[in-house]
Amino acid sequence: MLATFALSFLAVVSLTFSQNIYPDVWHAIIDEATVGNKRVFVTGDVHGNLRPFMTLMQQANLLSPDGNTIADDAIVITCGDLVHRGPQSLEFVRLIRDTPNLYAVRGNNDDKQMLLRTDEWTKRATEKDWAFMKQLPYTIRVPSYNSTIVHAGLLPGKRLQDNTVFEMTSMRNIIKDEDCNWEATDDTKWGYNWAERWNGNMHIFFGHNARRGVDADGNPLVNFYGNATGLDTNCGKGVALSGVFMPVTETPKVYSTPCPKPKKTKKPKMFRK
Ligand SMILES: [Mn+2]
Repeated sequence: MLATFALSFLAVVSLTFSQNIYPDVWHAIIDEATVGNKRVFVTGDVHGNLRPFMTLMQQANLLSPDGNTIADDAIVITCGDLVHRGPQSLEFVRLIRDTPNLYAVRGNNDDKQMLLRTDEWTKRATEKDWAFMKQLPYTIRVPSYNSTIVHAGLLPGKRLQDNTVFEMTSMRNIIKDEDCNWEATDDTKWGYNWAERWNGNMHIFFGHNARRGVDADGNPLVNFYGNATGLDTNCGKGVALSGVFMPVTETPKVYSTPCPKPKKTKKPKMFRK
């Protein structure tokens, strides 16, 4: 496990020096003028499942009259891991690129594919596609709803702009270090679920946590915490894609649509677990 981590870390570091994947704007804002009276909807990790995404949009009445794009009176934000596993990763990235009212933050799998380009779709991606992916922000703030969308999470007690790439794209739990400060881990065996300890005044919408997004019977489970909402219901591995409207109320309505089981893809050895 440590060796695996060290190897993947080395690979990421060496590639980072040869390839800059970082956006000009890490923390984007959809301002109050842009939101206006529009409905704002947030979805979990799509992982290249374009069809379930469109079905979810239809279910939540978010499609334009011709059914091809997002309705003018809506804003949809998807919380990262746009690609990898599903059959239409590139098509989903292009849909986001070409739809002004469809936004996305980046996830660990988006970063990984930008660096390693091991998926089949990466062979078809053009410079224009890579340029678009490179500019995906790590967070999107929506002041109208005092909310922030991030792929994995934000470290409790830390200022938004001080969060590291690992914290924003890969954290699941937090543990106290020797100085009693929170430290992020992507493991769920130790420490606490960061979202349960989140004490910020912004509501956080996040994904990346499929292990907690499926109940004991295998059904999708959107997690509502004190001031955070976990939306990853494991669409990537054939459970469901879920989403909610802002703001999260006392009795939130969850929209969910089933996702197909992915075909087995060849993983580079260093990421096999
Ligand atoms: Mn993820």
